[in-house]
Amino acid sequence: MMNQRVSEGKTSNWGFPGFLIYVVFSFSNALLAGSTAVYLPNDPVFSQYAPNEPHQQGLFMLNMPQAWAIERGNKDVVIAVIDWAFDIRHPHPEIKNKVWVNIDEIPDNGIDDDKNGYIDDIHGWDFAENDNTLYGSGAGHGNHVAGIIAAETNNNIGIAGMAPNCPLMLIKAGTPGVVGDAKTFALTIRYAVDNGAKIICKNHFLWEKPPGYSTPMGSELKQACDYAYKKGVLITSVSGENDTVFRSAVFQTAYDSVMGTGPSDIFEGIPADFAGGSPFIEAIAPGGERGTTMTSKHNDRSVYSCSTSDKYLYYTGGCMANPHVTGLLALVLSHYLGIDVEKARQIVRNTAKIRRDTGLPEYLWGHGIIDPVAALSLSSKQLAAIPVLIKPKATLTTNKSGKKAYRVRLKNEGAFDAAVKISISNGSRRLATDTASVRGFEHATVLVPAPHTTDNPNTASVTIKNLGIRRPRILDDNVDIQLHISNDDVSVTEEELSNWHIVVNVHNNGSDDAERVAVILYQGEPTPPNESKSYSLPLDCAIIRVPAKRQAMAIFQADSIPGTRLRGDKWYHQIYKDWFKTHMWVQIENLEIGAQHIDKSAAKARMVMSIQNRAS
Ligand SMILES: [Ca+2]
Ligand SMILES: [Ca+2]
Ligand SMILES: [Ca+2]
Ligand SMILES: [Ca+2]
Repeated sequence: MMNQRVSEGKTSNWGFPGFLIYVVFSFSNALLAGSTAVYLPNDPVFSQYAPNEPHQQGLFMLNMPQAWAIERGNKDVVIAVIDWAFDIRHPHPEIKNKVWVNIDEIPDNGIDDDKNGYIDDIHGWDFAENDNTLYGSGAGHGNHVAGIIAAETNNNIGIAGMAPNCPLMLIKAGTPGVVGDAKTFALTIRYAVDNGAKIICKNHFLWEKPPGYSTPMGSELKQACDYAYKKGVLITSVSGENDTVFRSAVFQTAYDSVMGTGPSDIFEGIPADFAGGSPFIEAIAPGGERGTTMTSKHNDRSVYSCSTSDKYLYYTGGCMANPHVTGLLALVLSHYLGIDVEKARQIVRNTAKIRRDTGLPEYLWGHGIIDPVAALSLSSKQLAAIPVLIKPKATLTTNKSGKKAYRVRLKNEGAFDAAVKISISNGSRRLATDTASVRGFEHATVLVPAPHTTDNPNTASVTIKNLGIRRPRILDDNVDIQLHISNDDVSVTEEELSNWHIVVNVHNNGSDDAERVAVILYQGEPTPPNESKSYSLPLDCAIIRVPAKRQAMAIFQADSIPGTRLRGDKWYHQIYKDWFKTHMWVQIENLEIGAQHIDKSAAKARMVMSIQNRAS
């Protein structure tokens, strides 16, 4: 209870001398009150506060002392960290005892004893240099991420970690400034899965930056993410860290098999000022800063964690937020024995909260800031796989298109997103049926089309059939989705001088609906054939549904695309018409898990457009 005041009290008076007293006072009261157990580790950075000293405010904001009293992790829940590099040469005291050990491998004998394809991989593997040494440029970043997840806790040294008892499998994937390819990252993911990791913390920065990068939507990477999910392993990754909305979101967090996360500040749990946001963020966690910019000096508004050797430092970023979520997932998996990673993910996102109305858009929040205490305090009823829905009632209404519909309000009292079938009847007469989904713990209002509008809705009864947990759709291998676009399907329409749209028609000739198709606009050709001069840059992305044997449109407002702002001037229009023709490419990608990757030739088209005036 008192702990809550720590997270609520910071807005009025946040002077550090006062903070010292306040925290000590708060926890003393919490302990005395006995109403809420807390676990206060002895790590000095965590437990001792002083003006201008480093601290782990983000963990207090998350009420981790209460969460740790409930769960500190299970050593069977192995967490893989895929990062630039790690420093375990001069073992960091916070990490050296936390590193996963491949017990089937005999060290330094030059033999691949466990026959997993990697010789002497005792603590993980270096996929950048193809050896078993994990040190390299960027090791401070890797150690920082690893420390946030599971620094050795209650060892009287330094910091505390989110999931103190969980081991860390360290996988080196690259070098700062060198953009890795999708194939390498696919291998890192497969290594983590095949060697026993349950959760993979994989930040996307390594391939974020064009030019000259291999497409992140490439089939190998996506297949590896889906492989992990099907094997019961969840990947967490930051989505839209500090970039235009959607631009970095189209990367792996757009896959259903990957949990997308975003950064918050460390004081209030509201979206960080550098957050770009994306529709794929499921929850946010401390990444640092609010009221300053990403480019400012890393300071005590940032996240404090391990560096190389036995050092520590502050970093700010989505890469710091994501490992907090990874750590919580590990605690949830440890606490509720027998649940799968999808349930753990639903628990984490459905217990996340929007703490106060900031006016900030939902794409910065996802479901909100993670709430470890709530995530670890669910009752068996709330954990029931079949959600409980309160008695629904139907009222007749007119929907936006002027058609009659039954309005049905549902509440999901379970922790998991539910898929339900709604049936509305009058006596033995069935009036309407529909399916819907309701997020865990939330209300939903569903409009069911009403073909028989003469019936009095007050006498109608509503029954709800649970269809189970709404999961990412896992498709059969023989699913028939055939997507394609061609040059003729891409056009620019002009409503008025300053309002242009780029319209892409996507066809599905298959027999199954494509539920989520990413239509990505590029500047330049996607994945150019290693020409140093040419490069591609993803500009915008739309996610659409394309039913079987039908087509669907993705519409982009040209004015919103960076660098192509139109100015209501014919001269500009002529320039941009030509610019679009010569520079714009479109690629489509089916985001469904298990779906076949789209053949490149069928999935991209150059912008050869006709200008249509929609207004006329
Ligand atoms: Ca081996
Ligand atoms: Ca060996
Ligand atoms: Ca190496
Ligand atoms: Ca420590």
